[in-house]
Amino acid sequence: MRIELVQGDITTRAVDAIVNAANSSLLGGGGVDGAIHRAAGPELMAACRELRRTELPGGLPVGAAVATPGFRLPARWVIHTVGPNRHAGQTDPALLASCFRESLKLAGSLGAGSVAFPAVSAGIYGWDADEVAETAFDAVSGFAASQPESGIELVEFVLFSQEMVAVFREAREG
Ligand code: AR6
Repeated sequence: MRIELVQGDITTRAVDAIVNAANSSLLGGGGVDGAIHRAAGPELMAACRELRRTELPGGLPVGAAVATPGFRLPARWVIHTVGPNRHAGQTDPALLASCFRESLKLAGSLGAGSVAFPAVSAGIYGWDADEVAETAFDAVSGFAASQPESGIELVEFVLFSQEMVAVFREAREG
């Protein structure tokens, strides 16, 4: 599995699945969540409402993942995950690692060969960028080692700023 760092807007990535840093309601928000909903079109909100009506009446738990189509996005799928919110006292890195792992598991089960992640929890949810980067690399490398047959060949971290790319590069180099 290749892991690449990309600076830019995740909504433009032509990968099989992009991951959304959502909240438990799945009903939209700011940050990357808002950008993904704008780019995917109103069908995405309708799909999220349907998930809430059917399999997730209580919302999506922190650290879990669920998929919808990508609708107007270049990506075929959106995998929604909920990062821990540091401002709400959710400081356990295992919850953040779970977001990456569960998203990859789901991507593999959908047959996705390429997956793009944003820096989950590093924005509105208040985690330090370097902790997010380290957790992300550990979780993705751990998944690759434990699931060599997942079919996922490419994982991109798509980061909004050059500063965030530098933080991830440093985490990769250890
Ligand atoms: N492409 C790539 N990265 C982006 C983009 C984009 N288009 N837009 C923002 N980022 P955040 P969180 C970066 O706040 O911390 C929402 O309201 C951003 O610069 O989007 O997990 C949800 O509904 C930052 O580095 O997600 C939740 O309520 C990273 O993506 C809450 O925010 C994550 O920032 C989730 O907060």
